[in-house]
Amino acid sequence: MIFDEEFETLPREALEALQLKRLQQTVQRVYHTVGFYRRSFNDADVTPDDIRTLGDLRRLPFTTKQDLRDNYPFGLFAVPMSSVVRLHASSGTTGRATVVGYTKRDIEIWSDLMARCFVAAGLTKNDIIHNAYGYGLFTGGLGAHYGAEKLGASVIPISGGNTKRQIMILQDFGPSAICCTPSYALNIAEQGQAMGIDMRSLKLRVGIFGAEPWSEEMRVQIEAALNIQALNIYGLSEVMGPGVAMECLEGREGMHIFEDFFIAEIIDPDTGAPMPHGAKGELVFTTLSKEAFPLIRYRTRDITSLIPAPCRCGRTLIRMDRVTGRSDDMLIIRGVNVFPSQIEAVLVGIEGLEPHYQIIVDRVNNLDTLEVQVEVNEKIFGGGDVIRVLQNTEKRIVKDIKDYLGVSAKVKLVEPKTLQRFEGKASRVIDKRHI
Ligand code: DLL
Repeated sequence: MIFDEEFETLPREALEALQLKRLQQTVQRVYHTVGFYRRSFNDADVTPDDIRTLGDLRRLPFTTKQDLRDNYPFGLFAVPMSSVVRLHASSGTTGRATVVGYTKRDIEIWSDLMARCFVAAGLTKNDIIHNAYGYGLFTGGLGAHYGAEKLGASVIPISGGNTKRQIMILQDFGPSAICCTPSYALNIAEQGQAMGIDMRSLKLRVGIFGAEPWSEEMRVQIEAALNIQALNIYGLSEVMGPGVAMECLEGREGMHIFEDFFIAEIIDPDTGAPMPHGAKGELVFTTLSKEAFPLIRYRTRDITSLIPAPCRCGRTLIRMDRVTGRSDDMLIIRGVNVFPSQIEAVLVGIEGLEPHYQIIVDRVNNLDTLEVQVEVNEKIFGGGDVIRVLQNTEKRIVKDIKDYLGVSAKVKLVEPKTLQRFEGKASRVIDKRHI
């Protein structure tokens, strides 16, 4: 089934003509409304009129997460705030979050694209969708919610967490679809089994899983544990949120990118040079319709490849393979994006600590765990009640990491000069997860 039959099956030539028209409009608009783009185009000696073919896109400079941070919070918005109806942001305030805005029309299109995703998963207005993506600044919850409503399905806005209640609702309301991170799906399945519930005999038929990397092995595990079909959905807040690309039930091999709204490129992460279809590199997106927060050649840092081969579902849209890694140090912990530099920023604000720390990420019972080990300094032992001071310091770090980054961490204070020292680039993260 296809939600937007005409646009999801356009012949390549017609699709490219549409992309070019929309690209030219976008480039004109950002040049005339966003100071950052005007300056960066000028620096690269390119004007909007130079974009005559899709190939000319390569003349435009990249936009990076740093550019977004430098223009925090609203510097890259292309419309006045009075036209912005929604704001989302990724990760906490320390280290500057990425803030994105949407006009009414942006929300309409996002909802349409999410509806496309649900239909690609075989859903109709007769389905009940259990939406366990987090509601809030994170785009997952509301993005999927609006798409489900657009389709006319019944949406359960359960959001994340409170797993026992999730399981009760899965049993009582009998949803046919579930949306959450793949690791949370496994966690729900496991907790349900532990409660003595036959998680394979729920009414669930399909799961729409994303927001973090996962593997074919995890797909097999989830499908077996919940007796469903597990599909991959991709997106990022900067470009829109969930629904930039979605796997179809018929193909299940790569996610169709909604190319009538986004142009995807793969580049060499080191040189920025374009790479051919099939080659693994960094995914770059240019938005074609967004009003409030258009993006030109945004470097996602996600490593994947493009699959141009036709798909048996009939969509002509190119597919992207699973994301296998990142070209930066961003961690995704229980669906929350965390940069080591954000943890460092929390630590330097707290007295009694040395700037030596180690971050250990693991997955226990399908839940990501984050441990931060940090050295205390000698001075901390000089005062009166050392144990109390240590306990308070530990509590403060846990609280600040939770408050600023939105993730729970276990904190371990260690003696001065006990953590590993580095001679070259420090590698502060030990990621033990086998995904
Ligand atoms: O994670 C949007 C989303 C919500 C996608 C719900 C899918 C489902 P951010 O918080 O901005 O947005 O994080 C975006 O998450 O650059 C990838 O590194 C990673 N990511 C998202 N989907 C997938 C996926 C949402 N299917 C970042 N596979 C992206 C692997 C994914 N990684």
